Amino acid sequence: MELSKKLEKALNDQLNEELYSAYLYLAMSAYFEAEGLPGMAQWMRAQAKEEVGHAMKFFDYINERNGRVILQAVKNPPAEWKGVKDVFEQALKHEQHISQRIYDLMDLAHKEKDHATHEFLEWFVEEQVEEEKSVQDVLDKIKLVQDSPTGFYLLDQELGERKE
Ligand code: OFO
Repeated sequence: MELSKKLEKALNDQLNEELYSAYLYLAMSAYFEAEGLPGMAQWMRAQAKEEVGHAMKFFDYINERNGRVILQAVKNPPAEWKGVKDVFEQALKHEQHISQRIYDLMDLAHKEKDHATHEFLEWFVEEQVEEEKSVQDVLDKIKLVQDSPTGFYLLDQELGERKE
């Protein structure tokens, strides 16, 4: 079964959105580098890498279905935030937005009666639960340390342990 044009376009748009996610987290990583928080910078760098992996899943799937990958311009991410809490709040907001997009894609696949795409997207539904949770966990820890410099120092070290 051929990918419908509508679904092919929507999958290409999501590929772009995943690349934007990588760009956004890389921008956050650069912000943390500039703020002297190398651990948080590393955490965001690992997150950006994961997003490239998401983008490649869409890239491969469109090709597998004999569709055509059309790369689009990736929009500029922000460069500045109001502090550590703001960064992670924006990251959570972004992940919630991505979850909504995946749900919308699921709805479209269902409407187009494309069961293969529906199944492909199931991985992302689960992944989004993880994505939102991992940012929420960091936000919970930020709340715990409040404004304590020692707390931030230790949290930065902890987040810097993330490799993947
Ligand atoms: Fe962060 O999950 Fe993809 O975008």
